[in-house]
Amino acid sequence: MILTTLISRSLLCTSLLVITNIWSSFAHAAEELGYEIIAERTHKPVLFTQGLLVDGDHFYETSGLYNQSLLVSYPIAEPAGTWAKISAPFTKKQSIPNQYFAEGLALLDNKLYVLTWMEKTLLVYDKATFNYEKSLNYSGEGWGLTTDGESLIRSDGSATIYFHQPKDFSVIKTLTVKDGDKEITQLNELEYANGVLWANIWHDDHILKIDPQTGKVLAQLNLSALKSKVKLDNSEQVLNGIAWDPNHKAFWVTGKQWPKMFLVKISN
Ligand SMILES: [Ca+2]
Repeated sequence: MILTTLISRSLLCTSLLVITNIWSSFAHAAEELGYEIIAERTHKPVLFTQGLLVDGDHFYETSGLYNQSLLVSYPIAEPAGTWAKISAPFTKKQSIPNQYFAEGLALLDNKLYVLTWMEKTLLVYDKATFNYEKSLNYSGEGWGLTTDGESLIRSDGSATIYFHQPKDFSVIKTLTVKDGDKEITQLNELEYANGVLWANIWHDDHILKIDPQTGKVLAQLNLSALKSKVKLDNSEQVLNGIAWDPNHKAFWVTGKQWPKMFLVKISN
């Protein structure tokens, strides 16, 4: 009886410890932002979303995985009818060579810059034609990419953000992202909008609002409610993809192989 109680208590304590550790790894101290979903649309589930951005009336997106990575564009306005939405072709599509796992995507001066995960290679394409132009090399991993209009800004899965020269992709400076005293790792897709850096966290439902001068986490957006609006089949279908839509003054967000995209307006 006593032994059973001791074992039960031990199991309970272990369980509570595990729960506490899981909670502390996902809980962030920064203020939580309110938001409203003002629109939604389909997203092709074939897309293992890595980078997402809006330019004019189109989305530009990179899709990852070896032997199937893609760079695509498609209209923000969907064709009418459910069948047409799902089967509608991309406006432009470029297959990324099989040896590369495509990651983040940025658009600067009519060039599309595509990061690769472990291949230390930045691929550069012409925006108008999607023709391959050149490759640039870098050290470390490639996860997310965006631009402030001058630098290309990269994440690598750590808490470090790298600012690169577009012409040769050399590193200009780095930042460490911290929420209070805690470094936030697993930073993934990025979006620079209105002087602020926004970041997905891999396998986490929060998007962080980051000061691009200091790396300080200014606030967070908890999008866990979006998962109930999409049918997901596996644990790698995580929230990823942030694109500022200047016409709606809101962010399009989606996830890897998600069937939908959501236009999220931040309300405070
Ligand atoms: Ca983005």
